[in-house]
Amino acid sequence: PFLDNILQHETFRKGEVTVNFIRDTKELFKIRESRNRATKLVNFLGDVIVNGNPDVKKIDPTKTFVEPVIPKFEENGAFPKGTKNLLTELGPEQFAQWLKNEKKVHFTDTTMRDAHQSLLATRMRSYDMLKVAEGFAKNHPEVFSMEVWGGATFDVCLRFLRENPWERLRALRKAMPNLLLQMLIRGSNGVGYTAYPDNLVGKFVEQSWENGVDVFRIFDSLNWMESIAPCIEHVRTRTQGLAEGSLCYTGDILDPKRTKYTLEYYVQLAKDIENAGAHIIGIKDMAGLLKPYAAYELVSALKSEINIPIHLHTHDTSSVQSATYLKAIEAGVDVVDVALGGLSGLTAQPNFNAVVEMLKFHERENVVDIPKLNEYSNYWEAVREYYYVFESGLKAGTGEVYQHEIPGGQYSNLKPQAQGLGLADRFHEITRMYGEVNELFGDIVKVTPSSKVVGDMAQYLVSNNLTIEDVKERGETISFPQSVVSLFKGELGQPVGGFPKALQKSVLKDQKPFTNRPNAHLEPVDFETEFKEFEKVFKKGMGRALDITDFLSYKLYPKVFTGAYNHHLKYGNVMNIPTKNFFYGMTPGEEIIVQLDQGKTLLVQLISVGDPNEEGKVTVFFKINGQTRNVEVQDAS
Ligand code: 3PY
Ligand code: ZN
Repeated sequence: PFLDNILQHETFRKGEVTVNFIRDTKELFKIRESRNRATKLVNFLGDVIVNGNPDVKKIDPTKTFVEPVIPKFEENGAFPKGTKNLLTELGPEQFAQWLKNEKKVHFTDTTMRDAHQSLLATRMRSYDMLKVAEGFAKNHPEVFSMEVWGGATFDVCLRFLRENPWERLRALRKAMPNLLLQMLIRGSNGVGYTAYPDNLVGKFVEQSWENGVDVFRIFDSLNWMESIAPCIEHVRTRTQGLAEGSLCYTGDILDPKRTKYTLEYYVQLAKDIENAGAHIIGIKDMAGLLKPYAAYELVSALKSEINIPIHLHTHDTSSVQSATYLKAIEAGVDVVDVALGGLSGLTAQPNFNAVVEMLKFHERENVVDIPKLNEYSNYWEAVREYYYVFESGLKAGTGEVYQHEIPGGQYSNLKPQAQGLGLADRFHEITRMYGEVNELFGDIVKVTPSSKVVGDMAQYLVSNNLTIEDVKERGETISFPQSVVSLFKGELGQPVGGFPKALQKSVLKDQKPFTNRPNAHLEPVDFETEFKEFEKVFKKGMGRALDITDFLSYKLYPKVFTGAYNHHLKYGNVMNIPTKNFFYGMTPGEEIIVQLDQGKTLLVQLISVGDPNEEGKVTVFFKINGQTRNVEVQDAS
């Protein structure tokens, strides 16, 4: 093929070749590059065919799939004007005013972030999102925002899906230029599980905006203003986006016996967030504990006490959260979070399609093309099947959530974690223990990362057959999980009302806790010097120059980034492989189309899979664009 390239090149055919023709004519090498890519692709597919995807633990051999139907849209038509256009026109302050003055209720669609984070262990691939992103933006320009980034998706993209999260963001931005794109950011913890230096979080916010994020939902896992406020400031100073400062809702404001997280507490926190410069207040009900009448009280109070719009987020773990939305809408909430039907309900958000129906003919109705919306729901219903191995198994809503208070996103992860520890049959013991650990810790706000600490502790106690009494009586003899030590040391900030002193002493033993911001103990990042070192280590690159976003991924998740980088060197970019084949390989005779980076497509057919030879190597035969190609794969079984 390389020779063909030379022979067919115009300069060569015209006989104008000079001595440096080959060196200077870059196109000649293109074919080699794409041959290389094709080789990496079949290496990946061969590996999954022979050994399975390492992320998939157990396959159902009888499982069949139906092809998801992509709803029709105007491929050549312009994008109708949406909220992103309005933000560009008005700027963040005036945009917030506009939102506040809207009579109709608005919707954030969480399908591409929280819904799959909470139902499918965050495994949704960009491939399935990008198939419908443009069409959705064209068919549904009335949507307030698309939550597509942040939270756990950043980590999971790199760690398990081997995708570049920034590439996902840029691709979605391009596909939905008219709608606001939204992300979830954990204050000083960024999209990680611990505090990062302030200038690193600042740079991360700036680059998130540069690459496509408009709405930053900012929270802190202990509702600590000292983590929320600096992040609001980053958004205000480094972007033209919207800072949605959020309060995490826990407890029950209607229960007179629960005196820690009261209505007054939340109103004060909302005022603090507004004073810190937020454009919108988010109510982040991560576990779905905000009951309908409590929502009415809370939203009414906030409406009268603060001047910025209110955005409500919940999880439908109990199955009554559409009622919460109804009461919140009656009380004047400005935006609610919903997920498309096929990926809604239970630990995810309430059903978008059904909530729209609920409000039909209501004075705050937001008119949405329901038949079209239903087509998207059907699309996701079919796509969801590809992810069946990541389903949590929760089949019905559970009222127990009011006792254990486990966030939706964590609930769907806790089961596989329990299975991993050999505690599958003691799952309900773990959820009960989770509630008890929360009491022991002094009733803290539980959301990533503080929720992970409570989960770690609950699993630790159950797996070691320890009780809360044991901890209270002989805590100084127990060696606590590392995340528990870190929490009590103050590495995630300070909880409302402080730590229970006696327990803190048993956990920390001789270590001294700090009471100021954990960031105060962290060195700022020297971007210039460190980026140069980074470039040296990862010098093989990714078929392109490394940039600041790669560096940020590395700084947030050094090991995970390194793993993704090595995967990329071996297998190339796997983002465009169809999901079914990414997780489950191919069957003989099956033919798929894979788009390579630069817009080139490959037609890949699996011809046959040989038997292992004496060294355990299996030969897998493919046809790529009609040409036979085989790869040898080491059988790991
Ligand atoms: C996250 O931090 O990822 C969450 O979704 C918390 O609810
Ligand atoms: Zn959530």
